[in-house]
Amino acid sequence: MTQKTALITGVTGQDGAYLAELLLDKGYLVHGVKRRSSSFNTGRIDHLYQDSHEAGVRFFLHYGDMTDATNLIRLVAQTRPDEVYNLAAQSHVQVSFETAEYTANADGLGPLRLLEAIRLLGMEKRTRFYQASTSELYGATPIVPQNETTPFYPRSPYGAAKLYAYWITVNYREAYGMHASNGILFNHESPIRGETFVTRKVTRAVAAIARGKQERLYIGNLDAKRDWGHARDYVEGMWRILQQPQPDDYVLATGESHSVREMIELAFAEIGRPIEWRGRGAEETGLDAKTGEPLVLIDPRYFRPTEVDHLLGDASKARKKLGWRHRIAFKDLVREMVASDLAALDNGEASPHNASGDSPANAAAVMPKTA
Ligand code: NDP
Ligand code: GDR
Repeated sequence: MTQKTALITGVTGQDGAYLAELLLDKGYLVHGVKRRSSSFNTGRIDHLYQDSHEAGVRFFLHYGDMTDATNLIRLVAQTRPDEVYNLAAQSHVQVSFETAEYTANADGLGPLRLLEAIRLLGMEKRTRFYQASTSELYGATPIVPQNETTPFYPRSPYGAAKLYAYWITVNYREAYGMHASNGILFNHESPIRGETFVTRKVTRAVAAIARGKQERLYIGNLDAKRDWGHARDYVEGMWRILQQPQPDDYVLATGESHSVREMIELAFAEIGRPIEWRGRGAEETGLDAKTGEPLVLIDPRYFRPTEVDHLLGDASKARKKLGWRHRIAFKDLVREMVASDLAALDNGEASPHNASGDSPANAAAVMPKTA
């Protein structure tokens, strides 16, 4: 079998790191696109780094950006990938309300630039394309659960940008016969999840509270429900989507949803501090059930201008056609994340915490509301 070459945008992110690991394990040659940053941003993939002076190197990093068309054309021309996984995006929903135009550029036009690069180079018949689509496309749909035929109703600049990306992927498939597919992935988390997404924010805070480094957690909407899986399972699904003879769109989800409130309860239970809720709305407080100490407080700055209330995915198509299903249960995911954040603190590896449970710099930026 000839060796396959993959190009991954967003390789420094959560999914990029797991996917690079998976493809390297499968024998691929992997090219990853990273952004220039004034500080190190390769922490999630440093363990995959191979010294280019050694023989048999299969993992390469290139500078790039989804807003730079010439850069993307050059990267596709140089690497001539069999498979492109477009994972790069400004992926934070709340941040997209503050950086709406940039989010549209990177998340909406970015995929178009990449598809055009493949086409302009005459590679549309040999290069397969995966677009990281999202359950945020469903947004305010009243239909539960959501599958591939559920109408979209995005509720944020992020969701609207990803809607364009979804349809341009479908269009390039239909117009040019490209093997271009959307994975409509519901939330997936892991110990390397970005620190300002709610699950990781909670598990980092819980670990810091357990070790006496933080007093309480400030949080937004407790009642939002999400279908949370483990990123390791989901990157396997991305790969399976591109191995199909025909391109198509697939939902990947667990089929189980939980509220932010339940997720917080589970995480605190991991450190033996069960939570009891008191009050309502913005006054609601999560108390330590044993001591009455307030551990969880609401900060309305984390409320979103328009919220997505309930996401629950139906992945029966992926189960049937891809033979994919999630393996890691929600409870085990939360347990793994709390354990990992505790270990990071104990080993002195954790980034600093403060009272709000954000990194100090992010909390400063929060004065509006980001995290
Ligand atoms: P992350 O935020 O962890 O990673 C995003 C990646 O994109 C990072 O490598 C980031 O670089 C890179 N990036 C951001 N902007 C640009 C840009 N302008 N040009 C090039 N690279 C850029 O996201 P996830 O790994 O969680 O998600 C991967 C993809 O899947 C995203 O597109 C996301 O929107 C989508 N998705 C995620 C879901 C989830 O639950 N995780 C669910 C459904 C879809 P840097 O490290 O420098 O910031
Ligand atoms: P989401 O993930 O918006 O679903 O997007 P996030 O973890 O940010 O929010 C989930 C829900 O939790 C509520 N929430 C809070 N969220 C954050 N970040 N911080 C808080 O303090 C907080 N309090 C309550 C939110 O309001 C929301 O309802 C993620 C991203 O990975 C997207 O890129 C991806 O497309 C979707 O998942 C599927």
